[in-house]
Amino acid sequence: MAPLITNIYTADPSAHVFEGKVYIYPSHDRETDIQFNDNGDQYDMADYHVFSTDSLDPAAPVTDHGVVLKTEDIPWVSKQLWAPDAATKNGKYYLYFPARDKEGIFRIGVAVGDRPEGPFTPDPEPIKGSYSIDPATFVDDDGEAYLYFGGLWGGQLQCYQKGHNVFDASWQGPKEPTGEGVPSLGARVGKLTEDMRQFAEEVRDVVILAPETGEPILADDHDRRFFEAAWMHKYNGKYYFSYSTGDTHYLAYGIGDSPYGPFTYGGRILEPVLGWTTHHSIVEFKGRWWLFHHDCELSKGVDHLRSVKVKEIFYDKDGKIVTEKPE
Ligand code: FUB
Repeated sequence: MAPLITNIYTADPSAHVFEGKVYIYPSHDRETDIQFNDNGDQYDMADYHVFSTDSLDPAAPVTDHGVVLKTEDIPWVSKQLWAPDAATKNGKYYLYFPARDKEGIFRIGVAVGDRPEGPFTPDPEPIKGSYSIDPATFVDDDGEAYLYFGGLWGGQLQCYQKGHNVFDASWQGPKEPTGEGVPSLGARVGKLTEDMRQFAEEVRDVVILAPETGEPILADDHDRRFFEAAWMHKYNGKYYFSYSTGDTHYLAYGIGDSPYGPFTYGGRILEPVLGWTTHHSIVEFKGRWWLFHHDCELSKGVDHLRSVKVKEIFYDKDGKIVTEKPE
């Protein structure tokens, strides 16, 4: 399958339908001399582009709206503009992005614009109480908005085991909890304020339950535990929380009855692709469901030079996500 975007390297696609078009908010990968390591230092991105298209037909053109936000514009950021997301509410558009602050700690910022394609003006400080990476927004049918976030290893989620506001530097690097019976660390979720720029409440842990026990997935269950790249979508009144399993390279999901979870593990959406990371979004467009993701085929396997792709997904009669159209 050919990449959707080929003029620059792009990754971590967050797709939304705004004003009848598909808008894609990806990371903008770039060449770097930084050596690959398990902390992700080689993902040294410095700006964001926004893309849009009227059609997901493979031949349809995709418009690059150019740079909409860059490191130099954001007073609190030192480096690494990682996976972003966007939302709209009350006629404004919000771009959420993770980056390292001047102390090297990942925080999540928000930038506001009047149009889905930007430009976006960043708030001068990160969102209070935000940490780690990979923000994903979800605006529910009742208008309430939620921000999911978190990522292990280089994403620093494991540094917050003593509390949401306590950064334990001794856990920095490619580390995570392990041991018999130890539960996995969850992504985090918090409701956003009406103006979409702060948390309206203390953030909570997202729990994924193993269907066979009804208990939280364990930390050593690397095929199913949350690693990074949270996404939320709703289908037939159920909440689908999807994510990357990191070092086992799957996209997986769980289903729940509330945007807070818990979510019962439901299976995989994508098997490993070329490249270490896997990251995605799921969106409905013109009555069909689409999985946006990335791989490294265009760069012939360079982990930090990724390209966005899209494929159709389906649901079976029980609401499970399937990659082939059911008979
Ligand atoms: O693009 C940098 C990081 O790689 C993202 O934040 C992760 O989800 C992974 O895709």
